[in-house]
Amino acid sequence: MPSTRVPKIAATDITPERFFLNRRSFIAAAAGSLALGPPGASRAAALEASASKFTLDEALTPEKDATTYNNFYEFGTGKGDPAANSANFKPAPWTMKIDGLVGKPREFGLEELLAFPLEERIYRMRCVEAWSMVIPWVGFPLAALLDKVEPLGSAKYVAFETVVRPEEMPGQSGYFQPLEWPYREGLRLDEARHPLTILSVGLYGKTLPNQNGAPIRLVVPWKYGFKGIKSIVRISLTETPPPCTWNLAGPNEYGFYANVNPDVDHPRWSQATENRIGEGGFFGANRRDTLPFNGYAEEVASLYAGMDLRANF
Ligand SMILES: Nc1nc2c(c(=O)[nH]1)N[C@H]1C(S)=C(S)[C@@H](COP(=O)(O)O)O[C@H]1N2
Ligand SMILES: [Mo]
Repeated sequence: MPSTRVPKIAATDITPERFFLNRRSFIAAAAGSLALGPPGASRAAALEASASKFTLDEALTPEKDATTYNNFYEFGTGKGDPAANSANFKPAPWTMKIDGLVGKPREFGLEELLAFPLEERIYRMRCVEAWSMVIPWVGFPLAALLDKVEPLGSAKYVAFETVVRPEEMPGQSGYFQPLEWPYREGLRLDEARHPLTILSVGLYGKTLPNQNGAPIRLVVPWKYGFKGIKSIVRISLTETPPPCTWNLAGPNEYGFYANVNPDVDHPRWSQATENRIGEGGFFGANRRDTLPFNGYAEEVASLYAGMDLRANF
C-alpha cells in the first residue's frame, strides 16, 4: 500500500552482506555509488528512509512519468529534455553553502546531507502549467538544516540557488537561453521552517535522478512546482524578499508566493482544474479540481492569515 510503503532496497542493488552495514556505512555506500556509478538513471542508489505521517490516499504517479516528464530548463525546455540531456551531469561530489543572516555559516557535503534522518513522504505536486503528480519523496525537513546554522533574528527570508555548469547543462550553454542563471527561488522564513517543507534527496526509494534535481532539491507541496528549485548549491538567509527566477521572468504571471490557488487564474489559463499525469486525457474525464493550497490548506492556510491572496499570488 502506498500509504505505509517504506522504500525497500532493490535486490539488484545490494548484496546480502551490505544489508548488515550500519546506517552510516550504508549512507557512505549510497553516496559512493553516486560518484562511481555509470551516468544516467542507473546511477540511482537505494536510500534508507522511515515512513512518515505525511502521506496520501491517492495513487502514486508511475515512476516512469515522474522521471521522464520534467521541467528543468538547465537541460532544455522540453518535458523530455531533462531525462535525455542530463546523463553527463555530476551530482557527486557536492557541497551546499549556507550563508547570510545565520550565526554559523558553513558548507555541507553530500554525505552530511544524506545523514539527516530521512523520511519517505507522499506529496501531491502541482505545476503552474496545470498538471499534477503524486510522488514519494525521500528527504528531511528544511527546518532541521536551518537549525544547524542558527538563523539570526534579522533573517526573514530564505534564498536558494541552483548550480551553474554550462559544460554539464546544455540548456545553460545553447544559443537560446530561456532564463537567467542561476535559477533562484525564495521562501519566507516561516514557510521554509514549516514541517511540510523538505529538502529531497530521493524519490521512489532511490537517490534523485539528475532530471529530478540531483543530488538535493526543495519540495514545497502547497506551492506551484517552480518553487521546488533543483540541484541546490547555496542557501542564504536574508532580510528582504530574494529575487525568484520565474517572478523576474514574468512578474505578472508568477508571484513570489506561488501558493496553489484555483481561484486565481494565470493570465493565460485557468488554474481551477488539473491533469493528473499518468492517468491520460489532458482534457478528458481525468481532469480534476485543483484544491486551495494544493490540498494542504489545513496545515498552511494560517501562514497567510489576513493576507490578500489575489494581490499576493
Ligand atoms: N533549477 C531548476 N529548478 C526547477 C526548474 C528548473 O527549470 N530549474 N523547474 C521547476 C518546475 S516549473 C517544476 S514543475 C519542478 C518539476 O520537478 P520534477 O521534474 O521533479 O517533477 O521543478 C522546478 N525546479
Ligand atoms: Mo512547473
